[in-house]
Amino acid sequence: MDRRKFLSSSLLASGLMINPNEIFSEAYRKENLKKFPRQLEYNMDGDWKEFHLTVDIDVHEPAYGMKYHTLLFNNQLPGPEIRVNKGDKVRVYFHNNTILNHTIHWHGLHTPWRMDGVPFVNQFPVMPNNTFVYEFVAEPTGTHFYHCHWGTVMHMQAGMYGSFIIEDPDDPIKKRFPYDREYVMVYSAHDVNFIREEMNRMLYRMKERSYLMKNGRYNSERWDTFDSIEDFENAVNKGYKPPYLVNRRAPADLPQPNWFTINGKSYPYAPELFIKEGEKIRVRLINAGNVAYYLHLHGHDFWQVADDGRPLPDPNQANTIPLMPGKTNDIIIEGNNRGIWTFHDHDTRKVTNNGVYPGGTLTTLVYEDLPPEERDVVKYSGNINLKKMAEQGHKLPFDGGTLPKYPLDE
Ligand SMILES: [Cu+2]
Repeated sequence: MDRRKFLSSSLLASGLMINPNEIFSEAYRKENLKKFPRQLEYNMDGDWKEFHLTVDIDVHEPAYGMKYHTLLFNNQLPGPEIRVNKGDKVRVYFHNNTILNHTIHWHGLHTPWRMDGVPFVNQFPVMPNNTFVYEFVAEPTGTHFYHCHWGTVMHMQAGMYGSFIIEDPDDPIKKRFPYDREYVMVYSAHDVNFIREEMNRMLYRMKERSYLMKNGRYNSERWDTFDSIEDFENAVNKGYKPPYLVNRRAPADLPQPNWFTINGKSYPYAPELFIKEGEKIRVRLINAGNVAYYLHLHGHDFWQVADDGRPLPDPNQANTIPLMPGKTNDIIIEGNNRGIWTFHDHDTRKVTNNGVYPGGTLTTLVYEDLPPEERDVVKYSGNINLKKMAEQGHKLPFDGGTLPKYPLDE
């Protein structure tokens, strides 16, 4: 295999397509499908659907060459998708393989309160090498998610989140907008420097606590937990230092995200939406991060059909939708204006990778059946100079006269 062939095949394997025509290839679409959450398999125990989630520390790569250590559910970012039917009995075994504490909160679900996953509000944290069993009935229907609720400022942006979809056999959205396929896009924002520093700090604290527990020297002050406000105030008077005095964090020290992702990937690796002319697609948008997105689709007015999983009785049309932290919104896109269209955050800070544009949550809606002749940028372009160059037989800067798909300049 010559060097050029080797390069193109290894790029294919990594998912980066330099040649603009590759975006229309079967291989590209196959690679793109892998960028959507994988459904978690379950076993039946009586009428319970049993799932297993683990948490480990592993390396993640939002864009080629950018690697960092983070927390991962089942070694995936986002965590695997749990998809069940309305009313299903769900049992999730959560195994903690790290030496940090964690919990799982089922965001948007109506679980019994003991299953809500908030440490010291309704459960003890799931400690290192421990397993917690969550049990609930799946309700309400729609697009939801799950995330860690321990050290949330860090753990949630680190990677401890995943989609949770509850299907309705009588879905009014499906009835009104019979769609052909659907996509799940989980947005998040990550300050990878903060994640690294915080993870080191927490590992240190956990080690100290484990040591004290083993030696019977554990006490509530070490856990920063108290039975009452009075106990807490007495401890402070006797010299106990609450975390906000030990570890002062000014707003500038709070996470300043420098990586913005869809399903854990940043442009040019973010998943793309494929559509065909005349087709309808459903896109489930989930914001599992700590910044707001204002998602804007070019060339179309999509339908807003669900808010926090709830079908809207009167769907409205828009081309820009705010996706606030903690929210989910479902949209239906109708394939009625063929082409390659940008779908991006209009707060342009979030279409950057480590401060460099283009990056982040920049992606496209691609008509996969776009006729090859329409991909010709010269013939249909208003660029007079390029047309003249082509007519005079000059070699054009783009392969085959089609647009370069991935410009990485500023
Ligand atoms: Cu966690």
